[in-house]
This record gives sequence, structure tokens and C-alpha cells, in this order.
Amino acid sequence: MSDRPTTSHWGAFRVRPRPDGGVLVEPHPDDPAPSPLLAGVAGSLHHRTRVRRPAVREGWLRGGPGTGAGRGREPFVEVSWERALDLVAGELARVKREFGPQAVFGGSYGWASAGRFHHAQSQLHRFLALFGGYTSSRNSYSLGTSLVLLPRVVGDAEAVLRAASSWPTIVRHTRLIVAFGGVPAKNVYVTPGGVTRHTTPGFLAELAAAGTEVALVSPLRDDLPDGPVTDWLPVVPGTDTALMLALTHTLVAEGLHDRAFLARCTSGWPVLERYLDGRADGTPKDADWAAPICGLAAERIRALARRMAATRTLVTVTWSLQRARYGEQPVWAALALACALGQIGLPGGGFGHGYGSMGDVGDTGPALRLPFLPQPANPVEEFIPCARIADLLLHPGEEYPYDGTTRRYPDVRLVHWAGGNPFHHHQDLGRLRRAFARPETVVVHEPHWTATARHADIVLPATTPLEREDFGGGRRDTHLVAMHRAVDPVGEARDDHAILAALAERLGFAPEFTEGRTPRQWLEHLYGQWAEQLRADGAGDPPPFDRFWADGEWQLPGQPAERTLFAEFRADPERHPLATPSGRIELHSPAIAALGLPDCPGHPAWLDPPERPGTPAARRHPLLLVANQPATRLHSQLDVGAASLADKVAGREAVEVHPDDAAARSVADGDLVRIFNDRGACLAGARISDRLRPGVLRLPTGAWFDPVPGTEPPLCAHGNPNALTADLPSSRLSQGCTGQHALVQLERWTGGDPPPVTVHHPPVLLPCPDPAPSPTPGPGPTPGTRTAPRPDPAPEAVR
Ligand SMILES: Nc1nc2c(c(=O)[nH]1)N[C@H]1C(S)=C(S)[C@@H](COP(=O)(O)OP(=O)(O)OC[C@H]3O[C@@H](n4cnc5c(=O)[nH]c(N)nc54)[C@H](O)[C@@H]3O)O[C@H]1N2
Ligand SMILES: Nc1nc2c(c(=O)[nH]1)N[C@H]1C(S)=C(S)[C@@H](COP(=O)(O)OP(=O)(O)OC[C@H]3O[C@@H](n4cnc5c(=O)[nH]c(N)nc54)[C@H](O)[C@@H]3O)O[C@H]1N2
Ligand SMILES: [Mo]
Repeated sequence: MSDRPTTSHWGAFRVRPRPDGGVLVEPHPDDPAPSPLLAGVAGSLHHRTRVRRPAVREGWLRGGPGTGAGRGREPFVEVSWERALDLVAGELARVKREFGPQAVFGGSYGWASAGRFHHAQSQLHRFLALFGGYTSSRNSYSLGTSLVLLPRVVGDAEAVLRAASSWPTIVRHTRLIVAFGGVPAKNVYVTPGGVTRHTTPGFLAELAAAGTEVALVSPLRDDLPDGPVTDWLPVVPGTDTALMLALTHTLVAEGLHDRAFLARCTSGWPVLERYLDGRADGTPKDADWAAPICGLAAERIRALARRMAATRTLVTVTWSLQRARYGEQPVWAALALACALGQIGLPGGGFGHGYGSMGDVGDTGPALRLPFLPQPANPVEEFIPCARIADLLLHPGEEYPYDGTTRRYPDVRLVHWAGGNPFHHHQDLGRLRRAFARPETVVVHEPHWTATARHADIVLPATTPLEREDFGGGRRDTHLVAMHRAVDPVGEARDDHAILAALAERLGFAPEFTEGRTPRQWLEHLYGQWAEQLRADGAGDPPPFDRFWADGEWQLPGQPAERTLFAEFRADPERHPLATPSGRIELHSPAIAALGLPDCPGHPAWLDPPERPGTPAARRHPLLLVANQPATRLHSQLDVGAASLADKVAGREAVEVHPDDAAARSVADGDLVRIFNDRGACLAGARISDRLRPGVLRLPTGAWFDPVPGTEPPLCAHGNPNALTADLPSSRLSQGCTGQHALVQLERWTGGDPPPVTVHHPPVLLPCPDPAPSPTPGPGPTPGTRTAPRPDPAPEAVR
């Protein structure tokens, strides 16, 4: 059988169906650095955790809407598609009739899968808009803080990300990168929508060959590949702002700052300068002040500032720094530092945000708009910043501030989620469980029995890209990739589009939703419209659809590889002003200052985060947990795949522990440990490493949440860090996600037989000899044979 082209968030690849129904996966032949995540695809596809039939939570099937206390605790009853679709359509209609469409929450945040047509959120949002509207969500967990801050201080957040100085320009011109959060190579394999050629690893190698220095400012040494000349400054997590202010202070104190640039291209510098030198509050933000806060010697800070001023310097900040309390401050302070250096808009100099966070930042691909599913306007205006999901469900009617406005949480009765995993992505999962117990009905489309599916009432089995036809590509992809179907749908899984079309049929708007097209006709239609537009714009001449489909891909027209962020603005700020009130980079924002927010003042400032080592909160929980992105999977996706399983320790997620911290707790490499604070606890397998700052733990996100029954706050048997993180916003300005840090304690597990990891097995599924379709919740299920969840007999993977 021939190889089928496809793409994914971790890259384009080829799939060869095997006679036994499985698949072999080959990287795209032009990909210079295929992602290690590819190793997880084949094993995930037919994994036992696939949802094979529609399923309804036993208590909901018996008691109907409003039985949420049983969510995440009760078994499921498998039902026919007809029955499941009738139940969901009935609930959507009932909730809209009784409470209005804003009572349906369809924010449905999450990455879902690559593919422009079958993209789950796009399908759901289109469906719900046509249904009459829904409460939506805004921004992202990735960048929730910067997406609100950057428009106010540089005019356009997207521009900073899309027009970031390109890697070839950096390799050629930059002599020193001061990389806050590093340039973590593990992350650059991922770009939303897809990537055909992974170029960043190659650029990092070129950087090393060019002898570019990198000052790695990060608690983890692995945030920069071995290679570039490195000075590792293992900062205390959450304290970069103090370090940045001290670097800026040093520049000013030693007369190394660029007064002309500050005067010409920024506004508000005098206000910031008064804060830096202590005139504003009596505390000069000098290196001696910052040293004990960020855990670095004052002389090292001064030396770095001098080095920065002496050469072509790029200041970069990973997105992780803003995924924390007061997350605006490190981004804004880094911008101020780059302004003081005066190199913004010069090739190789200035500021960047997200190098090493995502593969497309600084990439050289063409940034063409790709085909997309048309989205009718949502008639409902209610929305939440996406990381306020638990507050939404727990506090209907309550007011909260957001981006200078006051909003009120609507009263949500039904949650409809497709393509996201809130029991992966949200913080304080014990609190999220309480929040998810509140709505009357929770509907989830999922390929796998994730923790979110287990906390739903009605679970609809969804296909994955290998089971359907689509095309895909990412924001700076070099190709539009045809995604051929490689295998039959697993079990009774259906495409999200087919599920929603069947619901639209029941609700009376199928013609509007499908526009009478089959999925293949949609692909041809969307492609045709897009190709026509490209030709009209003179941007390219794609082949006819059939040709594209047979070829398996179309190479997008290229564009110049060199690019410098803010070059035009720097050259002539009068003619190319930024979209800020002053037209300049705002180092003091009168508009933000006027909001009077204690957690986001009018200029970058050091605000002491509540969970910092050495503070009173750290007495009982002295270790600072860094919950960063996993190297072996995409968030929770592919956790059941080979790459992720091979990385587990003692059958659990691996937590990296410094030798000093391990010794103080009698923990040896490979030991099972318990990590805990007042919000929750999880088990993990200890991996001793001296490549992180003492006092810091690393436990990446994405091990499927596996709360041990009866534990409150929850003990996760598997090692999900969101059992430990706080559900607090970055600030009252942006309401962004703060999942990156949490104070915790760690101890060797001494409790006898540890609770097994059960989440890599399906939940208890009761068979239901399905009665005739009924529009209302039916009677109780016929008692069936219960299959107990099989605990993992032994650690599933040996390191
Ligand atoms: N503590 C902490 N937490 C974090 C972060 C952190 O740094 N620290 N980072 C945050 C960030 S940046 C992000 S982006 C989020 C990510 O959070 P999510 O995007 O929610 O995580 P994923 O695991 O990608 O979830 C996608 C889900 O969609 C399902 N899926 C895949 N394809 C399809 C499909 O075609 N149809 C349907 N119906 N479902 C599909 C997958 O099985 C999976 O369960 O996590 C956030 N959480
Ligand atoms: N393999 C893989 N790649 C991914 C993803 C994935 O799940 N898997 N997810 C993708 C997504 S959705 C996103 S949004 C991006 C996220 O991109 P980022 O948010 O940048 O990624 P993280 O890995 O969470 O964090 C990067 C590094 O920042 C460091 N860091 C944490 N806190 C601090 C701090 O206070 N100060 C300093 N100086 N450093 C700190 C950590 O050591 C961490 O390794 O990654 C993308 N790439
Ligand atoms: Mo993200």
C-alpha cells in the first residue's frame, strides 16, 4: 500500500497503512529535523484509550441534567449514535429555550489536530454560531498576558510574533542573545497547524558555528542546546523582571543607554527612569538590589549589562515568562531593556518574544493565509478570557476586570467542548472539578478517554486526522499538505463535522451548516476559493485541486529570508508610527496607569509574586515547580505514544530534582515521590539532574490527570502538575494563565503500595442494549456487566 501524505502540529509526515490495520510513520523527505513526537503517532492511533462508542455518564442517563456531582466518578453507559445525538440536540434546544444561547459555553479552548477543514474548534464555533450563538473564549493559554499587554505598548501583538526578526538575520548580525527562558529546542518542533521543514534546529547549529554568544537566563540548563557559547545564569523563576530592571539600571548608571533612541522611539522613559533610579519609591533598582531576589551575583549582572551595550544584542523572552503572576512585567521590562540598548529595528538587535517557544517565530516561511472554514458572526457577545473557565462556572453573575473593562460572567448551563483538554490545560484541577460539577450538562467530543472526557456527561467519539481527508499547514509553513485518509475510523468514531452536521439536522439548520457539501466537496471549495484569491493577489498560482490532491502537497511561494522587527518604525517613527496612543513604544502607558491596577501599574515594575522561594508561603512548600511544555508529546496529546511512555520513571511522569534537594529528602534516582501543596498532590518518578537550579523542580505538563478516587484535594497518581498550580490570573489587566510556576514540597513515597495509574485504560463502560431513540434523558440503563478499570500491571515503559 502506498504512503499517504499528512501533516500535524509537530510536522508533515507520511503514513503507510499496514495489513494489520496499524500504520508505519515516515518523516517528510524534505524535513531536515523531524520531530521526536512522530514516534508517538502509531501507538496512539489504536490505543485502548480510544473512545469507541458514544457514551453517557450513568448518573446523567438515569437522572438527567443537573447530576453533575457524579462527574469524573461514575461509569459510562455506551449508547448508539442515534441515542447520543438525540440527547445532545435535546439538551442544546432545551438550554437555549429556557436560558438563552449565552447559557451554552462553546469556548472549547484547545489545540485539537492540524487540518484546515476538520479543525475541531472551527467546526464547533461555526455550528454554535448558526445554532443561535454561545459564550465564547478569547486569547490563549500560550500568550494570554502578552496578547493584552502588547497592543497597548507596541500597538500589535500579532506583528511582534509574525514579523519577528528572522533566524537568518539573527545568525548573520547578532553577536549576543540574552535569552530569558532560553531557546528551548524541545519546543520548536511544534507549530499550530503544521510545519513541513523544521528549520530552527539548523539555525541554532548555525548560530553556534557563527560563534554567537548566548546568555541563557533560565532555571534549566536544557533550555538551550549544547553548542552556542553559553553563559548560564540560573535565575530564580519568576524574578526576571528584577534582573531586567537591574540590567537597565546599570546601563543608565554607567551612561551606556541610548538617549537618542529613547527620545525618538519611545514614550514615558522619564517616568520609568524615576522608578529605576529610586526617585519614585526610594529604592534604586540596581544590581545589588536585584541580586538576592533573582539569585545571581551583582557583579555578574553588571558585567552582562556592559557586554550587552558593547555589541549587537538581541533580548528574547520565551512565552513561559508571561504565563505566571504579573506576567506582563517581564515582557514589558525586556522591551524597556532593549529600548535602553537602542538597537530595536537594527538587524540582529532589539527584542523578540517566543524564539524557542514555537517553531514559526523567526522562521523564514511565507506567512500566506491558508484556506479556512468560514465563520459566521456569533450573535452572542458574551466571552471570557480563556483561562477564567473555572471562575465562569463557579461564579455566574460575578463581575471581573479585563483589559480596562468590567465584565460579568454569564450563567452557563451547558458546556460543549471539542478539541481541547481543560483537565490538562487548566490550573488547580481540584478546583476545576468543583467547577465542572456545576453545569447541567457537559458534552465532549474526544478521540481518547482523557480526563476531560471522563468529566463529561455525553462523550462523542471523534476521529483523528489519519481517519479522514483534509489539508493542512502552519503559519509559516512552506507547503500546503494534502492529508489523505490512512485508516478507517477507530470503533464508531465520527468526524466532528459529521457529528455537528447530524446535530444541525436535528436542530433544523443542517443546510446552513453543511451548505449541502460533502467534506470532499468542502475541501475542493475552500481550496478553489483560496487559489482564486492567491491568483487575484498575484501571490501564487496553485494547481487545480485534483492535481494538488494527487501530488500530496503544493509548495507555497517563497519570500526573502531576512527580516528585522520594527525596522521601518525605527527608520522613520513619524511616517511609520506604532498603533499605540503615542505612536511610540510605551515605556509608561498613561492608559494602563489610569486603570489604577495594583497588579499592573503604568510602567514595568517589580511586583513580588506570592509564590517565590524565600517568602513566607515557601516555609512549608519550599521548592519552586516549573511546569513547562513536555519534550515527548504535545500537551496531553500522544501521552499514550511511545516517546512519552519511554520517558516515564517508575511508571509516572518524571520530575527533575537537583542532587542537593534529592539528598536532603533521601530521594534516589528512579524513586517514586509525592509532590504536594495545599491545593493538591501528585506522584512522580524522580530523575536526579544537576542541570537545574537547586530549589527548582521540573515537572512538564501533559501526563493525563489521574485523580485517586476519594482524594480531596486530589492526589494525581500519574504526575500532572496542574494538580498543584494555582488558578490565579496573571493580573486584572489580562487575566492570563499562570500555570508555569507553583511552590511545592517533595518527599519519597513511603505509603506502601502506591495507587496505580489507571488513566491509560478506558473507564468502566457499561453495555446498553439500546432502546429506541428518546429525545429526553431515558430511564436507567439495563444493569450490565461491569468491567473494572485495569490498573497498569507494571510500569508501562522502562527507561
Ligand atoms: N501548568 C501549566 N499548564 C499549562 C501550560 C503551562 O505552561 N503550565 N501551558 C498551557 C498552554 S500554552 C496550552 S496551549 C494548553 C494546551 O492545552 P490543550 O490544547 O487543551 O491540550 P491538548 O492536549 O493539545 O488537547 C487537545 C485535545 O484535543 C483532542 N483532539 C485532537 N484532535 C481532535 C479532533 O480532531 N477532534 C476532537 N474533538 N478532539 C481532538 C486531543 O485528544 C486532546 O485531548 O495547556 C496550558 N496548560
Ligand atoms: N514538544 C512540545 N513543544 C511545544 C509544546 C508541547 O506541548 N510540546 N507546546 C507548544 C505551545 S502550545 C506553546 S504555547 C509553546 C510554549 O512555549 P514556552 O512557554 O516558551 O515553553 P515552556 O517549555 O513552557 O517554557 C520555556 C522555558 O522557560 C523556562 N522558564 C520557566 N519559568 C521561567 C522564569 O521564571 N524565568 C526564566 N528565565 N525562565 C523560565 C523553563 O525552564 C522552560 O523550559 O511551546 C510549544 N511547543
Ligand atoms: Mo500554548
